[in-house]
Amino acid sequence: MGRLIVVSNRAPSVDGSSDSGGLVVALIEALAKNGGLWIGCAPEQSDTPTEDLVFHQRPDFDIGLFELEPELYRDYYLGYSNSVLWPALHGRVDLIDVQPRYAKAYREVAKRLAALIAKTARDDDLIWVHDYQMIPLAHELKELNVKCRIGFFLHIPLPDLQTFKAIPDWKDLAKWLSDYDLIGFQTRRDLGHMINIFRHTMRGELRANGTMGIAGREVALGSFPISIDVSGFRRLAAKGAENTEPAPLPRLIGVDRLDYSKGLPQRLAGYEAFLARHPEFRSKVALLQIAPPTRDDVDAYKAIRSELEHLSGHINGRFGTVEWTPVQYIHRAMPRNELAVLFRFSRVGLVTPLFDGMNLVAKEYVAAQDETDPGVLILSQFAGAAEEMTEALIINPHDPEDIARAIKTALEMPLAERIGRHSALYAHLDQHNVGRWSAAFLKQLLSVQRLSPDGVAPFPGSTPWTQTA
Ligand code: GDG
Repeated sequence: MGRLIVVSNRAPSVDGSSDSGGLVVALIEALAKNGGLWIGCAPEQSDTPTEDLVFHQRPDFDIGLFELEPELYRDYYLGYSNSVLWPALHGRVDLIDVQPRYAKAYREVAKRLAALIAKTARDDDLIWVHDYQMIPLAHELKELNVKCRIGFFLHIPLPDLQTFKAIPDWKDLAKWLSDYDLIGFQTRRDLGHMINIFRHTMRGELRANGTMGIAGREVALGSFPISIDVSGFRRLAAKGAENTEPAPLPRLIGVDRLDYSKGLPQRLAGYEAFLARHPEFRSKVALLQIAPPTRDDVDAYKAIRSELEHLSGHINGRFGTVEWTPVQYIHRAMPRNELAVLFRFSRVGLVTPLFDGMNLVAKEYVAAQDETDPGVLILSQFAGAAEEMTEALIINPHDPEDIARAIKTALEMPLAERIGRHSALYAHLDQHNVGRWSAAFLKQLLSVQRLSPDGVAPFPGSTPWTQTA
């Protein structure tokens, strides 16, 4: 019976302390079922990396860590992954920092990782690769004659063809993607971009069953919107609220890694426009923005940090009084349970990315609400979540006046309308939680029939591997 092998840049912690994030919760059951393995980078780099994965056993699944030299890790992770692919795939080609050594390190890491995985993978295992740091992995595994079915899920957006072609290695990236058996995207938007990219760059042909014929093989594609543990997050928020005082003023909340894709300056510009247009709300509301640091060593992240500090200081200087601070800005991570309560006690959730694969904060905000007196979600049309969460107030983050109007509408929205919108959003999330997301992806990966060169399917049906609910 085959195992599920999950590969991502970071593995969950060996002691289970980082499990509360959605991905581990989503996969734990599937991993536990058949003796699963999660492979990721070791938290510390090493000048003398081990030649094998370093295995750790948890009660539910095994973890295999791979070590990298500090310089190789920097060039692969901060370099190619986060200074080339992250900006490019988020449509910020102006921020790409092209360095030949970054691309070299990216390929080198995939090659090394493939060699380590090839030592442990068996033909009937399923390999599920996560995210943009790992795109060449299927290609490298196939070079080593690994025969497992290999799926890939892209957590971040895939831009349109023209933007994709701005990446110097776009042809390689398209080829590497086509080496997977199944590619999953957050949205139909991104799926459409992939189909277009394959059509134009690899003469891909869309088949009636939704797969694409590319260079003599068949690649399955699908949109699988990721979610959260909806009822778990709701319980966390409700429990925490029992011992917490509500906010003194109606609060607007934003929670985002401090990243230029999240539209934070645009959010503050919208809030400033709102306060400028509606003096009657001054001293009557407050914006709490939590923006923990991330990828601090990349210049573009230093720039967004000082921009945000400048803007929040500017708004506080312009409108603040001795008694009232319009913007509270926290540049630190908060514990997850505290975050859940802050969401619950906030009248408005502000999620304004310029481009986002999904955006889990939008889903967490809705899950955390008190259904008898829920807050209102303001959501960017460019977040993947906007495809599903149509009862939110959908805005254009580039238009401060649009954000300002939505803030006013949200603050003045009657209870009955708030309840109506929230219950529709919650019902959708509850039915499409993160367990359903992983089950849907794995089900499709299992149904892939990979033909060996002699035309024989080595994996008849989906019998060898048991699927979780
Ligand atoms: C990528 C894609 C896609 C944030 N601040 C704190 C904190 N967080 C948590 C949030 C949420 C998570 O981090 C952020 O998830 P997002 O989905 O909003 O964004 P990315 O980190 O960019 O994630 C995204 C996601 O992958 C999943 O596929 O949705 O589009 O970009 O859970 O609550 N958590 C704690 N303290 C904080 O201060 N504990």
